Amino acid sequence: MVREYGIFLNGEWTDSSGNEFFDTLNPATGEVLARFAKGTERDVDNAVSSAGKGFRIWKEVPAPMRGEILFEAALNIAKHKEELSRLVSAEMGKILSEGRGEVQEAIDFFKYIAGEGRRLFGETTPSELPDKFNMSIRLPKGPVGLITPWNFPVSIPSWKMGAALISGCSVVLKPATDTPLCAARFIELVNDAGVPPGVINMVTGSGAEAGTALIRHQGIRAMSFTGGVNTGREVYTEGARRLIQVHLELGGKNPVIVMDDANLDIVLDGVLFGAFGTSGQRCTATSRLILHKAVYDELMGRLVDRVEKLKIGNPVEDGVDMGPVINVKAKKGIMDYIDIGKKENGKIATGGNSLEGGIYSRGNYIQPTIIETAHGTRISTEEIFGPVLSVIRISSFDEAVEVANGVQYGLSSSIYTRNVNLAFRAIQQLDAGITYVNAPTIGAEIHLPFGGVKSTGTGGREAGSVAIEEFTELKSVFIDYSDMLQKAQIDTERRLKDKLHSK
Ligand code: UN1
Repeated sequence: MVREYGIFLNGEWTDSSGNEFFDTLNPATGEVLARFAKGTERDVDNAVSSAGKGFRIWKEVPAPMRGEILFEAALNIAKHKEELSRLVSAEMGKILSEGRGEVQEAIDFFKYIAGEGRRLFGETTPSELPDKFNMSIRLPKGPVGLITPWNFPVSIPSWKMGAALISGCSVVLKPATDTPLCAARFIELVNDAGVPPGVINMVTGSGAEAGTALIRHQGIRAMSFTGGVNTGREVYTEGARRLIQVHLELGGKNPVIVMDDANLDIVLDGVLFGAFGTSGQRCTATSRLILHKAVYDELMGRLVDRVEKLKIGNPVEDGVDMGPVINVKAKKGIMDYIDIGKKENGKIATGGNSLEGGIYSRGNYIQPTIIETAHGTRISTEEIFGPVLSVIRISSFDEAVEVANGVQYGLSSSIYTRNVNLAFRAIQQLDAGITYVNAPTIGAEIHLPFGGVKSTGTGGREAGSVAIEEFTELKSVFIDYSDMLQKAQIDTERRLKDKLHSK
């Protein structure tokens, strides 16, 4: 018998108002890990009302004290790191070292953002009038809605929740239906650190029902969403109707540019990790290799060789380099893209097939695939979210940048070169929220802003100190201690004269 989960509100698991459940599966084995409630509109309403109560308590807790609790939460997650990492691997399918990396990212972010409780900076600025004091302060937005994806089922909730909680907001989390168990364990660990009841709430279920009800709920004061571009557009539209701020972190088609002077040994390691780490299921995954013609044949030969040695299998087993993809539908979508690539005259350099039978018979496995194509094809411009790397040959730096920028997305990007001038030019010219030099497109550290340009997102950045901007409102404060009515703009000149001639 697997455990059945309801809705998390008022600090505990409660029954859903509906009677329907869904299973969460291990994508490597098909094993059922747990059952979760298909949250209803009523469940969302209950969770938001719990968040309303939680907010009234939490916003009164001094921010440094909120920070103490978040730091305690970081320690609690660290204490359970191995358990949670194994759960990430089992439910999401990334290999265990990456599962551990993801949980570490959540620990790092909670520790970092806990310190923000002693900053939450506003500004002080001089007044144009004498005996008057001006400043801005930050206030929490209120209860906020968080919708998170399955590919980072712990760390992405941690970015959103950590920033919201330190800001003084309460949250209703709607995690992806593929990975609710990771989210459930994560919120339990945070909650156990001493967060008051009602501050953290979670409703599982479909985006169409639970997600939509959350965005539409009048009690929700801001929305933060990470996921696909089509759903992002829906979330934005719903948010626009309610005039609330919506933060979106959507797709990517992240390029690695390899110039003719690059150190090919590190390119190989970097591209393998960037393209096939997490089975290519990262928003930041390297999905385009923009390769200078002078090193094209040598690098392709060595790359194919290395890819063919990758061990694909159950991600919790030692020695496995790449696990499955998340579900049957994703597998089909990725295979369809490989077909599209072939029809567009792409040449499969390696891979191109799903893996069936034997150890693969109960999971969703695809060979790591490299396809040589031309810029502008669908396979080289649309997000695939799987272990598929498109390779495009270029002859110059300018051409490389043009190709790199010639897609609708702009999350991560990278250049391998030993020429410092080109590296700096790439930093200036690549349309992306993140640029790496001599490193792959994945592996951002949590203390710098994370997010992208163009269709990748809107509403600012996650992570880093700016993460709080999503969840706080600025209030400007003017304090007049002159004991008279002073009118800005109108009295300013007269008051200046008074001051200058008063002595
Ligand atoms: C994502 O793919 O949605 O930079 C997040 C990275 C990770 C986070 C990725 N730290 O690859």
